[in-house]
Amino acid sequence: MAMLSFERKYRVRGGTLIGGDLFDFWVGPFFVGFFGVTAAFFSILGTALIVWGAAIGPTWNLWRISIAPPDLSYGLALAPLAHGGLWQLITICALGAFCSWALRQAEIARKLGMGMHVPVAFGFAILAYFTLVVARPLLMGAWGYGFPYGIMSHLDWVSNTGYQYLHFHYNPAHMIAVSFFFTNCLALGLHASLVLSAANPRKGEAVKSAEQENAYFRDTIGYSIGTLGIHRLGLFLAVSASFWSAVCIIISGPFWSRGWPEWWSWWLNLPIWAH
Ligand code: UQ2
Repeated sequence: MAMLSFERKYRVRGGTLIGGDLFDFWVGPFFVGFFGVTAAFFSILGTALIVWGAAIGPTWNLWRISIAPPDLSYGLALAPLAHGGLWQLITICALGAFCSWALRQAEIARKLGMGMHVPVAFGFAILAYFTLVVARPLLMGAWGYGFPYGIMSHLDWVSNTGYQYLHFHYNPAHMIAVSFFFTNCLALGLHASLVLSAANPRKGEAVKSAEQENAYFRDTIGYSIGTLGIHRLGLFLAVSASFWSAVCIIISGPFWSRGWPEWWSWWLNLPIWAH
């Protein structure tokens, strides 16, 4: 179907989750929608608050600008703007913008009669951020456990938080998350190179099809997961990486406060070693 007739058929009202026809229109190529408006609102306000935080801070060096969460002594209270209050408002704006974006994805999927895979997948990325700046600070009893919004400062936070648990790579959920990130990288490397190799045959030859793609992997490893299957696998690996990242940080502090290497003492305490 030509794009023009496709658009004439699908660029119609309906399928919105909230507000009926309000904002149910396009601006140029972009669908607006209620959540397009809220996404713009939260991202513009959040960015303005970041610039404010930079302006009252000690530097304009892009690498060094940092908006820190409140001191731990504020607990779960609201803090003065210059002492973590900006961080709290920016966090609300970020979550408002991310959730607006997910709901805008859902509205567009509904309009097109598609599944909810994109907003659900994006939801796992939101979850990973939410656990870092809301769920874990709530469980630990202070917003000060959130990470600072700055390029170098958030790296320092990751390093310091890791060393607080002696050696974060011994965190079992971190191990699982890293394994999913690496496997995701392997799967996308396999998939992208396979598709490009089929799309780029010898000079003068026709582009190759899924038959060749299947045969390539049957010849090399005796198994092909299939053209739909590789995308199911990819979504599973990507979503699992985000999920286990969220688990690995939520258990650090609220459920395990000693060094992660020590957690493995359950192994030596198994009854099979008893004597
Ligand atoms: C495949 C297939 C594709 C692919 C890829 C495979 C025709 C275009 C990459 C091969 C993938 C396999 C065998 C799974 C590997 C498993 C892990 C955990 C990385 O068969 O079908 O479609 O892109």
